[in-house]
Amino acid sequence: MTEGLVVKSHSDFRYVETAAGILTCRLRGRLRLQGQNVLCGDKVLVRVQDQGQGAIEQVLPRRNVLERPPVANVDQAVVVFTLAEPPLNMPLLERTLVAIEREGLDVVLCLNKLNLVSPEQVATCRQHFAGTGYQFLTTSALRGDGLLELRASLQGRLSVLAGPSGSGKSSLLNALEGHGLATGSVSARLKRGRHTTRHVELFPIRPTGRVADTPGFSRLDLSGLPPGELDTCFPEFIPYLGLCRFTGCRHNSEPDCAVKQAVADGKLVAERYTRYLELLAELEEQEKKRW
Ligand SMILES: Nc1nc2c(ncn2[C@@H]2O[C@H](COP(=O)(O)OP(=O)(O)O)[C@@H](O)[C@H]2O)c(=O)[nH]1
Ligand SMILES: [Mg+2]
Ligand SMILES: [Zn+2]
Repeated sequence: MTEGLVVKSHSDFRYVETAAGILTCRLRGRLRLQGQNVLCGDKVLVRVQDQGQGAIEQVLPRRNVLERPPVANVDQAVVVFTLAEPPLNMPLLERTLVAIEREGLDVVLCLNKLNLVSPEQVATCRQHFAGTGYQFLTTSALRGDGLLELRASLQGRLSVLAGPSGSGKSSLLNALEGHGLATGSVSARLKRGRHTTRHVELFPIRPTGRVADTPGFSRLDLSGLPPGELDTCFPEFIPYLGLCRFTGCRHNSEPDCAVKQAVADGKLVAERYTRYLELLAELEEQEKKRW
């Protein structure tokens, strides 16, 4: 038996990278009966058979599982966004960040299409996220800026890409590795047909990085996230949590709130706090409906 990593999944087939090369494994028998799906990113034990074939005997314990794309053991999400073409939708971007925090993944911000914006615009955006501790990359897939830093950020980890359609996710992967992914306008892509999630693949980013080919976090409703846990999805709030007068403080109308005080003192970015309040109101509304 040998250990391997599932790097591609296509209907009933799983392609497992092992010391003996990539083995083609068909899902069958025991795993099927246990109702266990085998996902890209899974570490598995494989019985090696003839002619590059193998049989998956066991899926090793997972650290996490994403629903969409269906990938296991993801380390980080690289959020590719732009200030122009398309213009920045900050509420959507921050909703994406909360969804990623909720999954417990690391966040890398990647501001692409650097060739379309001024240094001042970039600096303002960087400042907005300065307190979060998120790595902030600036790239241009077209001009080649920042590709070394992006490659470095992907090493030794399994990443998913997130961010709006047209921000340049496929272009960046192509610029790094020439994967030949389809790029272009949304309408052009719809004509070519939708990407099917029955097929998922992990692309190698040399020397040791891997990226899921299917962008993640396309479903961004935060339903089921308890309103009281939203504050932990804003990493710059974390030093202040537990310092409020009331335990369970939602940092809204409560008196003696450490988060509100930090905003008033200019230690937290006011626009981030405002977004927190918007999302809190939405989650509290959903919570009410459930009762
Ligand atoms: N001006 C400019 N255009 C870019 C850059 N990167 C990608 N694009 C273009 O943006 C469009 C959408 O890119 P694509 O990679 O398909 O975006 P995706 O939907 O996020 O995968 C394409 O026409 C790309 O050529 C860049 O750095 N600068
Ligand atoms: Mg794409
Ligand atoms: Zn508070």
